[in-house]
Amino acid sequence: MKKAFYITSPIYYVNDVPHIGHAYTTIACDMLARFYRQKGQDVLFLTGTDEHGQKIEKSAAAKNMQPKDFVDNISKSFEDLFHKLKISHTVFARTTTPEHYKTVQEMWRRLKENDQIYLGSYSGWYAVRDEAFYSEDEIKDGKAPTGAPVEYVTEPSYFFKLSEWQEPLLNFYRDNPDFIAPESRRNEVIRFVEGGLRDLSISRTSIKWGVPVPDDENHVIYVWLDALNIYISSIGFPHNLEQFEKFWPESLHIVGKDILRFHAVYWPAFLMAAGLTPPKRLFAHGWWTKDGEKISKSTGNVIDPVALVDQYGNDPFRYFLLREVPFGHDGDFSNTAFIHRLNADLANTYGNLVQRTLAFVYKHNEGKIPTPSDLSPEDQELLALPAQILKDMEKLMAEQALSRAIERAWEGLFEGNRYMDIQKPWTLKATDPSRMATILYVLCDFIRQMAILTSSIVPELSSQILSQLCIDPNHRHFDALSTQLIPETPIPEPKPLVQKII
Ligand code: ME8
Repeated sequence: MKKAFYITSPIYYVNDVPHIGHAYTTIACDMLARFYRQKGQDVLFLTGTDEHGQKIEKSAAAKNMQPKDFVDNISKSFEDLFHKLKISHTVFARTTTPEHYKTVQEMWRRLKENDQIYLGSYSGWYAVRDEAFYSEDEIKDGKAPTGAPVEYVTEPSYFFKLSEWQEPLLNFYRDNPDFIAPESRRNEVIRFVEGGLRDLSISRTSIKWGVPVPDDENHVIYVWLDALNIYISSIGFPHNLEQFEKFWPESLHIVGKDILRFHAVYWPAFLMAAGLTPPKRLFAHGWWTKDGEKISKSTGNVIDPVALVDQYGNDPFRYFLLREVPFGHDGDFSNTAFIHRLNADLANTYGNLVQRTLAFVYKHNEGKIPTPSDLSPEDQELLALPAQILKDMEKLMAEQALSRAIERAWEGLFEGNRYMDIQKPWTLKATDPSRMATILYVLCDFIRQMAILTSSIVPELSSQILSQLCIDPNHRHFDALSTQLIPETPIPEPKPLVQKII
């Protein structure tokens, strides 16, 4: 049986249209999903939308719309964006489906049965923007630590006995040192939990837009207890346990650092309290700013992913986001950095290697893959390089070190260019055509292997390169690295693949 891999992005709030931050996390997940598919694993990739809660109820009211019509509209704009970005998700999950309601209510029942819920009354601060409760000592200058405005709420509420989970959570983090990454985030979570946990309000009576509490329709379930359950409702809990049991132990949640606490503290506590196991791993990435400033509608500092993709294409957009910033660190988007990165890596390094090789082969080898003769040690070394790079990439991908995995692939492309500069096939046409053919064959086969390795990074470009080399779509997975190009295969006239941005 194929090994399972379950990757999730957050499900995004539909209070507003998507921006570059949403594109970023989903693209990172997409790179991981494509990589493990190429490795031959059975990949389930979830993204989607989070559609309940006060923030959305308010946004719908401001537009004079029924919440359901409002969320249908905006959820569609997320789905359209991911379609445009050619995201390879297998599930686009929404919290407003009957299936999801059933899972959330089942979780509630389990928590109740296990004596984890009691009825009380909540008096305290709530930030609608974060959909989060904050304690008095967290409020500074009348704002949440995130800068979100807060309001004072007093209402009847059910509580989850989170305070009882401090020790079990700390034990869980200790026994599963890889559960939270990067390390600095793990330490942050441990410090927070060591500081003590208060019981958590998990229902609201002042809003209506949510999943009703079973047997008490005056309450709707707190949006985070609702939303987090999407990760299990979408893979079959409790209605398809076979699928759930296959994928859940192999789960990886990718989230932004803003929602770490919900995923690293509340979520494993809810799951353990309901008798389920926490996810396998959680990675919290950093935050994008634009020209050094927070991305925010109010300052007009938003980056529209659609406009960037329309102007530069999917691969350049994706490549920049994935490569520019070490995954886990904060990053800054500037047009200068964007253009510089694309020209250097995609046009000069990758495009150039492919273009000069294929154009030369087409012109000087009658448009056919050359036939090699004896391979020199340098030839053999170059042909063996992609398999070594793959090994390194596998290790880096297992740690979600996405930009380092890309860097490693690009080291291979530099080697390809270096080999060509040293071997100078263009000087051999008259003097040693057989050696020239060997060098060109080596380059073509190296490029084939490298395009397989870069397929999860720049899928369109890699696929175009492989098509120029007439590689069957079924021979583009990692096992195919060890196959070889067939000499004398005719290739189409090469077209320039990467445009330099001027
Ligand atoms: O929090 N830089 O949804 P959300 C990097 N519905 N990533 C960013 C970003 C930025 N400037 N802005 C947004 C929610 N993101 C909940 C999640 S999951 C069960 C429920 C990305 O629409 C990043 O992944 O506010 C962040 O965690 C997420 O969008 C927040 O999306």
